[in-house]
Amino acid sequence: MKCKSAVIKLGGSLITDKSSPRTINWDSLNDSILQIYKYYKESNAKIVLVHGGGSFGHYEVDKIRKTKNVIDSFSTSLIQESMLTLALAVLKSSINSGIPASLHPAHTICKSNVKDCNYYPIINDLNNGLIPITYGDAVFDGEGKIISGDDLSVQISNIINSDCLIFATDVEGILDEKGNLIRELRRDQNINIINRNVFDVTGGIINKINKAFNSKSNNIRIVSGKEIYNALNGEDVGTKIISL
Ligand code: IP8
Repeated sequence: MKCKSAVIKLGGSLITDKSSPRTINWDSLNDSILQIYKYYKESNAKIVLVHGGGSFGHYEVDKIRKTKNVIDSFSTSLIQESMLTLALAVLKSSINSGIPASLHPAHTICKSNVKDCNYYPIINDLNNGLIPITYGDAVFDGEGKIISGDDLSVQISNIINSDCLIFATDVEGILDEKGNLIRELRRDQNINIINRNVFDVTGGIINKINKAFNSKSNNIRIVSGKEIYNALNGEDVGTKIISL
């Protein structure tokens, strides 16, 4: 089924070059955004866009954790700055393609975790026809904490009851140990998967799968960034996560 409402998470590995600090993968970002714009124009679907940290947030946190045990207030500020820089690139790409986007940094709406956020500004913009963008971020409540974009995506999908939750990545979906695409994944399924983990401070692919199981969306998929349009269009692409 075509998505009438969707939360789309653009993975950091898709929109940045994870091997190089603070580097945006503009080709991949622009291509992802264009697909979203095309679908939005055709369908008028309600879409919330979330993005990850890639070589911005994850790199920054990794650097801080090498020298400090806790994320202090100044370090929180550094992480926020790096994520806002990436978010502005996502916003710019969206606006350039014609998307009426609005930006909601998670540190301006969340206290300490995704269950403690004021999602009203996002919901309000969504209901008024905008495409709200939020992202994985750092918040400070006595100590710095990382809010993951995956957690935000799941939480928002449940709050707005989106029928789709699409995780767009730089691989075609979840791959088994032989590198073959797993088309469907159930909670009770025992599988060996490839777990690539290039400085991902929020836990990598295994964590992503476990988080995705907490969404109540009917259509939860982990797909290649090249398949975002097709996934929104209801095609059977990537790995479908069966959470029920
Ligand atoms: O890439 C993490 O968000 P994620 C954000 O969605 C930071 O896990 C600040 C590392």
